[in-house]
Amino acid sequence: MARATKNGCNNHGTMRTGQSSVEIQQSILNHLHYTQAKPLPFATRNDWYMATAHSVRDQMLHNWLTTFDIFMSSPREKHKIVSYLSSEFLMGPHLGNNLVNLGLSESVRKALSALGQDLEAILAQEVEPGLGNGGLGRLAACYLESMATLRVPAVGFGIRYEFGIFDQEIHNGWQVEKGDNWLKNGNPWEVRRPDIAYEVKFGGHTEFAHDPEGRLAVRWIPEKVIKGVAYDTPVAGYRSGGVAVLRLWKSEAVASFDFQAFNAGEYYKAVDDKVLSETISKVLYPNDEPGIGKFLRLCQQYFFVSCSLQDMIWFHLSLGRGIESFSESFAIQINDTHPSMGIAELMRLLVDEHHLEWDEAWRITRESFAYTNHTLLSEALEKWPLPLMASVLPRIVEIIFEINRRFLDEVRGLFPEDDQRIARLSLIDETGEKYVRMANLACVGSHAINGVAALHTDLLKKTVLHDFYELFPEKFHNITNGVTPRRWLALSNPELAKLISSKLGEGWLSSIETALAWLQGAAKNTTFQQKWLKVKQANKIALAKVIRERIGIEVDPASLFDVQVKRIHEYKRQHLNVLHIITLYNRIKRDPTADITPRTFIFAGKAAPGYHMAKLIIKLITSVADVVNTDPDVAGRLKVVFFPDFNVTNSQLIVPAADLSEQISVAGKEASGTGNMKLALNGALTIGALDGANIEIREEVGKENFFLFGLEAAEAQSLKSGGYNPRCWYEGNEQLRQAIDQIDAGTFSNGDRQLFRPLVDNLLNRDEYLVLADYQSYIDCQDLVSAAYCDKKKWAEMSILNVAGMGKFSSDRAIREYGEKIWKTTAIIDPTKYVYAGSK
Ligand code: BZD
Repeated sequence: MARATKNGCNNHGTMRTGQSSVEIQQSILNHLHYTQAKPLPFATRNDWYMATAHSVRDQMLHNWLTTFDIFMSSPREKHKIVSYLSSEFLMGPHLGNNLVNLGLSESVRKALSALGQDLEAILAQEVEPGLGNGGLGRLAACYLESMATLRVPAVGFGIRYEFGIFDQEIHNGWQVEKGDNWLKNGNPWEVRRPDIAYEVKFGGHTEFAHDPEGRLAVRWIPEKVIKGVAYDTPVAGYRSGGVAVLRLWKSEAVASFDFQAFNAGEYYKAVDDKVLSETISKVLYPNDEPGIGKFLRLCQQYFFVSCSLQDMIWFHLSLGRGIESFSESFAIQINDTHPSMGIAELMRLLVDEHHLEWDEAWRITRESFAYTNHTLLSEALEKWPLPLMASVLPRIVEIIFEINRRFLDEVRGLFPEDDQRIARLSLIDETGEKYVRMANLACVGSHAINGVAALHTDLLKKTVLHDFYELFPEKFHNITNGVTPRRWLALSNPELAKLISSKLGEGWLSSIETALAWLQGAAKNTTFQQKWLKVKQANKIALAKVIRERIGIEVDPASLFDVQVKRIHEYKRQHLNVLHIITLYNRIKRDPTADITPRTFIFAGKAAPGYHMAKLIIKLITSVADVVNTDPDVAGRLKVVFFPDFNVTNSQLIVPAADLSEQISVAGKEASGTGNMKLALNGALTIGALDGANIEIREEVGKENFFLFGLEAAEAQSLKSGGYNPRCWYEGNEQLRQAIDQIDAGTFSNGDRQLFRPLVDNLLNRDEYLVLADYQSYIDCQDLVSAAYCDKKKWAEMSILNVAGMGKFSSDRAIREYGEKIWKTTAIIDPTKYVYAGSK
């Protein structure tokens, strides 16, 4: 392989991270030969992709091992690693991002072209690893990339699901789920590490026993033991030489075949055992599924935190440190409560296996863990049925009980007579069937708790985590989410990135937090505005082409692209958007000559397979599309598109083409949102309620550059507590009544009055998310949007100012804040050791 020199240094004694296009060409050919084992004439597109990916990976592994060497030789006090524990990592396709971050796009393009291959076609070959549902998993991916960029030593620990989030197809307007076999063509980015494997216990019982030193200790006699094997994927930082690692665990049988069982004639039992073991990492669970207590998901959670913690302890001890200083080696961030069993597992490892006293183990555990909350929906707070947990993880439940006993003793000391408070704070919900409350475990076992936007943190303190806030106010922090500008601008919108570079010079992608604001100076510049609009137009034309090819709908790139892309959920209110479309449609029907700003409504997003209302909302969107798109009175002025299979790849196509970003969740329900950030970063203007990070986006981009509508969180709350009656709002608003009546009467369902009945009933009788109350304010605001869009110059100015205001929402800023407020980490790699070679 082409490599700098044996010791990884070039002739100047500096580290080398770039390769010339000739070297890359050679490397690709080598991989085609030695890795893919393909003679040139038989090489498929996938072979070329694999060979290219392997060539790029070589460079990343080189940087990674170098990072590791420097880490090991740096002063000990700097030996702190961030362990980001997350049941989901929604990484998106790797190749394009790695090329951007390593500065190799042009040399690889040239190398491939010399080999008769086209980089775009090779990029399109990659099947993205869909190992996440949405915002939470994608946030974990942005944070890994930023940690690599900022050279914070970091490992993302998770599960190597064999099947990620389902692929979505639309059949007759309905969502149909298809299995996501993302590994079918091989995965060139991961390194399997059979030597890094840990055993995890399930089931059985516990007993007291003497350990080898004669101490009395609890022993967990499991019913079953499963092995987790590490698969590592390097994550390149942006032009920094830094590399983070994503370590995902695959479950396997401890012995691949039980020969004893085989010999005893129990061949099938042996096979069954293997199948069961491998089932744990088989499939990602969709969120928003009704019903709790899925046995396999519980196993998944424990499986991956146990492997991860065993791995951390192994590494810590192998640095020659004592177990009591574990929290100096690792800052463990748990991404929502899914990994919160790690708190009890670390206690188990420290007490049962490393023989520490409880108090010492508890100090270490609390110092190590920090918890990020991602939801304000109280029904979404995770809890596990106690009997289920006790049967699957008997020792973990004992430890949770002991944590709870000690914790509640303290609480009783502080609030002696307050039984209700004690019941609310307890890790065990005893109001009916017994449950283990994972958020309570996370709050008690962590030294820091954070929300993901200012409003969210504020509401956490006031509502869902109020009792914990009263108890531990010093633990609470806000860290507003961020997204990486490398994937969400440089990679997905290269022409806009180029235009920004023409103003700001190179290097702004490393210091976006301050650099973007300089665009303000160009916002009124007519030439710049024209170039800005031209880039947007080109992105819209590109998206229109894909929409035509994939969905068969012709859309007008000159129309306003109005985009709502995110999971389908009632609180996100895609149906409010639909009510606006119907309202515009009715205006046209009343007066076909009405002055309507042409719009293309683009929806995308998956609904949880068991969430019927969300699936019905998809059917409503596609049904309205069928009517509106073909009505001759509309004459193409309105088009409605449901773009199937929303994932990172499709998002990178849609986001750069958006004019308007729909962030219309009811105030007080969206924790933060990150799509709002990606869209604004690409020059879309936001129509939004004062929810999640929308509030901060509006502050940063300027109130005059943001379309605000709807109730505030406190107003929404008091409307509901005052006895909200949606029917009054329906009866008092003629346009709204007409729209809802049409849905009910079958106008969009070929006269079928049953189809949307559950949706209409829900809106008229419950309307938990205040769609009807916010309707008029939303329509009025949309009219302002339509008017504003007609003034292209003004629109361009507003769009530029939006991008200029987005510096705060870089994940680099968020990671710096985590480092300062929570992890107390510093970057460890000496940047002078690296020379960025870039593309040649
Ligand atoms: O997390 C989302 C929130 O809804 C967003 O407001 C926020 O911006 C992002 C990132 O902080 N939450 C999720 O995406 N949650 C899940 O995907 C999820 C997954 C499994 C189980 C429960 C929820």
